[in-house]
Amino acid sequence: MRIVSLAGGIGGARFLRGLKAAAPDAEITVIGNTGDDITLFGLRVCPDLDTVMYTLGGGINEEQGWGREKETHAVKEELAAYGVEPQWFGLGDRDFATHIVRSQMLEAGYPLSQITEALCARWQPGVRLIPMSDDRCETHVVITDERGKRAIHFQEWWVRMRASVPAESIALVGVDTAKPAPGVLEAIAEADVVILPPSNPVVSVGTILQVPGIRDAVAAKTVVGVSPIIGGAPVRGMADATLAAIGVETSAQAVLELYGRPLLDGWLVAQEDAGVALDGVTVQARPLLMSDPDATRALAGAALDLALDLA
Ligand code: GDP
Ligand code: FO1
Ligand code: CA
Ligand code: CA
Repeated sequence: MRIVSLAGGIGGARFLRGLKAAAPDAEITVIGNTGDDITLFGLRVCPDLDTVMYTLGGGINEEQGWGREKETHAVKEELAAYGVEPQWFGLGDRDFATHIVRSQMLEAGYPLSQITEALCARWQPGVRLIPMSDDRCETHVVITDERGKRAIHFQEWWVRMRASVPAESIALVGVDTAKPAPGVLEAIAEADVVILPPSNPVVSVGTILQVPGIRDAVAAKTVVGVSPIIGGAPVRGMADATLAAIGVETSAQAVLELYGRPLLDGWLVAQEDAGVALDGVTVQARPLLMSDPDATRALAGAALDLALDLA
């Protein structure tokens, strides 16, 4: 069986761990969000790709959900001692090595997809991880604060400001001319089903779907999504702030309508959101909290079972 999944960082990675457990013999291709990527200190950082790679490869900081386990921060402290900015983004020493390898290979002319494959040769995530595009496209956020109206990098809004200033709009800079990375459209075309994990519907799944060609390729398949919203609130993080930026309510119903038809065939919601409905989409209520490995596997299994039923 071939499964394709479009994943952001923490929610996506945890769900994928469950999907691997639920379907140990499946060939899983993960199309990763690169809209969060940022260049810091001359190094290219790909938070969502790394979160998936470390989580599935056994190197993630489990409590935090991103970054490496057993991490130290000597380089960060030394950079701060030089007064080098930004100091609001926490790169650990072990994590730095990943960004050094990636940046060196980019400088040598390798595309991000080949670099990701090379990094995964070490981590053995047990899935094929492909960035959505080899072309640089970055999420920027328009805000108005004491410095006036301006666009800032998504990470500055998310990490430095903790999304405390409302996003007036969110733009994926460079997407118009971006192409899906090699293998992306092929993997989707060959998939039996496509699963959308409970990733951020705006800046993770929504970003991947904006790459020209990906949405149409996905919509042509049987697609089941898992709601990242339970009872009117994100399970974790600040997804409500990204939904507000595009004028969408924070509810399982509104995210269902945002993805809509013809993209979705099935939608999993929490028990308290039973009643959510959209013409042409099969909605099922299931326990949606990825609280432990068993619950996560059961959730991923439910999404897969529904997709196979509808395929
Ligand atoms: P990020 O890139 O690190 O922000 O991670 P993702 O985009 O992959 O996922 C973030 C989303 O995962 C958030 O909107 C959360 O609401 C959602 N999420 C986190 N944990 C859970 C969970 O246990 N269950 C469900 N249904 N959603 C979750
Ligand atoms: N998230 C934070 O909230 N603070 C950080 O300092 C931070 C550093 C960081 C470094 C590497 C990495 O791969 C991820 C990192 N994240 C950090 C998480 C990440 O930036 C965000 O959660 C996602 O990009 C938002 O989806
Ligand atoms: Ca992300
Ligand atoms: Ca379809």
